[in-house]
Amino acid sequence: MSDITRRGFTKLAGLATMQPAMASAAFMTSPEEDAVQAVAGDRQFPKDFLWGTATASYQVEGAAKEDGRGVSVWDTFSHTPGKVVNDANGDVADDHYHRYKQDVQLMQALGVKGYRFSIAWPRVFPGGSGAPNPKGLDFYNRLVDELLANGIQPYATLYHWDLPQPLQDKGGGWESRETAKAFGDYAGHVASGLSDRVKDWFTVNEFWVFINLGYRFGTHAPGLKLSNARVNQAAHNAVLGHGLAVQAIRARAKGSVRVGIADSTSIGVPVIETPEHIAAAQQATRESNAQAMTVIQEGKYTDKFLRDAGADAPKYTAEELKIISTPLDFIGLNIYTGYFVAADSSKPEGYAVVANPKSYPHMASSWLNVCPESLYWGPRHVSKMWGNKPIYITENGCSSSDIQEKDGKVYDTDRVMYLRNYLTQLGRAANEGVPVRGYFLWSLMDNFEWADGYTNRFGLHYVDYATQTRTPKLSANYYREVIARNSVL
Ligand code: GBH
Repeated sequence: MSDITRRGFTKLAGLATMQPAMASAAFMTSPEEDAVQAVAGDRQFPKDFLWGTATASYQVEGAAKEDGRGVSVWDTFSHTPGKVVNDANGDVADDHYHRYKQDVQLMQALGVKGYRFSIAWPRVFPGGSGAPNPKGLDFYNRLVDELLANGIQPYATLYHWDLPQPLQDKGGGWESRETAKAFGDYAGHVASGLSDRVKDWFTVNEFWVFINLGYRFGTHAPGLKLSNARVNQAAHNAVLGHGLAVQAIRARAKGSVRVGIADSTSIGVPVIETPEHIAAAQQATRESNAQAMTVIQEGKYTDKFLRDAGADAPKYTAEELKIISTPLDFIGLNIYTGYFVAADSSKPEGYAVVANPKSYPHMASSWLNVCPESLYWGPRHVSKMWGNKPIYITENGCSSSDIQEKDGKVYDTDRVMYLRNYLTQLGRAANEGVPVRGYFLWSLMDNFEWADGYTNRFGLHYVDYATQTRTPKLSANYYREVIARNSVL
């Protein structure tokens, strides 16, 4: 070890005794801070980078029967025995509906400048379409005002999976084009009510997930196991709904707004970072998102998708493809993990997915393989393929087997490890000029984790569900430092 390095280490070791969140001028000139600056220098994020956090209506709100809220497919599904771990449901969840002011204070303490939340369609249209519930938007009006009063920008998602049950009963939910139309109408109605203050909109959260888990595998609401052809048609109707919503939001907004999407675009990561594997990973990313991000960006299904689907391909018109590909103002990517890809000239598509060995590390959720590079390659592939639009990471985070220790604290060192590595890769993209503009950490607090119920915790704040107490975890302190310094550390 050289002298310089050894001196650097000594300084860094001294940091452990320092208080968090010190940013005074005096502090900035201390030798300890010099050490941090030296380390952080190349991990600095662009100025104006938007640090945020995210939740979704059914996962946090509770108040399932209040103020005229209708029933969603997730109420029905979670109240069906055997569907959710421990038969849990979102009737109360984090009681965010009543505790939103306190939750905005948690955001304030973190220092986030953006909050991504979702609007519960059945609160606004209990029947899915038809007459709006006059009390439906009241909660979101209160929430938005509270956010703005605290200097936090609202980023609203219109569909995070809580489809009004009547639309499921009538036409089979997304199996019907009527649902796509109803979604457009609902989106326009909400935009006209909130867009004087909400300027940033996401239409749909994660097509692949609610279509495949809901309609193919039956593990999410509405719990169906349909044929390939019917699933493909539902997926098509969902992207059509997205396009109709983009147009409706713009048509009915008060003043200028920005509209995008929050998609679980699956990310191919080059198995080794050589030009041929990089090209292969980009191509794999394009093909593996053929039914969502790719058709939205390109206005057509890829040849490979249509060939593979054969007679099971969805039915659609050229006019629908135009609606689906209505240009967006920004792209939101929910990225948790990635899959490895290698160039393979023996395959017609020119690439092969490399399966991971059993020993590949994952976080508390078994699906959540540790793949920090996905936060570099995701934005980079997207901007390379589809132009230099602003990109937001609309979700990233992880589950941990958090427990509250005797001192009341939660030491989620694994989440800190995860965030440090992922943010380093995101910073790499930003510093290379990939237009990443912001990052929403999933999630502000532990919440109803869909089919896993309350057994998997993704929050920066630990929630004691018996008392509704929120406790900042070690990762909350970590994220606060990242935000304060605008740098990974
Ligand atoms: C996000 O989806 C959701 O938007 C958010 O609501 C959720 O809380 C968060 O992730 C954490 O899960 O168990 O094998 O069936 C992320 C993508 C895809 C992750 C489906 C879970 C289930 C895999 N999700 N996946 S499996």
